[in-house]
Amino acid sequence: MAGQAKPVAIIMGSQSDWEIMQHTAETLDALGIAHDTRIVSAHRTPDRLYEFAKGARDEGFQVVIAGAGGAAHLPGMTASLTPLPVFGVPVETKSLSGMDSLLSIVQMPAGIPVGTLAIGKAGAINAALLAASVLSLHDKALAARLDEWRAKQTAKIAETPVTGTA
Ligand code: RP5
Repeated sequence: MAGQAKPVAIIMGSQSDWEIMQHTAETLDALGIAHDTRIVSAHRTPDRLYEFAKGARDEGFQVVIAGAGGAAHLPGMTASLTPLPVFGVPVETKSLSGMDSLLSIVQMPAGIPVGTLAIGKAGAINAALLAASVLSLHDKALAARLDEWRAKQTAKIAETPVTGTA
């Protein structure tokens, strides 16, 4: 049901993705954006994926952020089943360092887009910020919070480097 529903769905292929995807959730929290968090595997729970993606718009979600690793079909399959914007986060893998995840997510055939972020933590954080940018187009209060978030980030950057920091 649209209306008071949470605007962002964070989905991931496995519990093992949560270590990375929690950065998405934390960033959304910092911006005051309500979100739902679910494990939805394209390979192990295909029926759950179908049910979620087909119903996502009616649930009131406006953006879906999907994190997955390896043969990462979750973002693309989700995008094939919903007209909502889908942002894909390639989760780093042990065997191929996330290159497998990245290429699986980014190489979508023309017609079904997935906005693909960087591998790992940076991508997880940026997916939340990109969702915030989209939502702030129609939410002035959120736009102000996003401006503030970015201004704080800028203020934290020193003008000169310091020796001895990690
Ligand atoms: C993918 O397989 C998941 O997104 C995860 O990144 C990867 C490995 O899953 P686990 O074997 O750790 O559950 O579907």
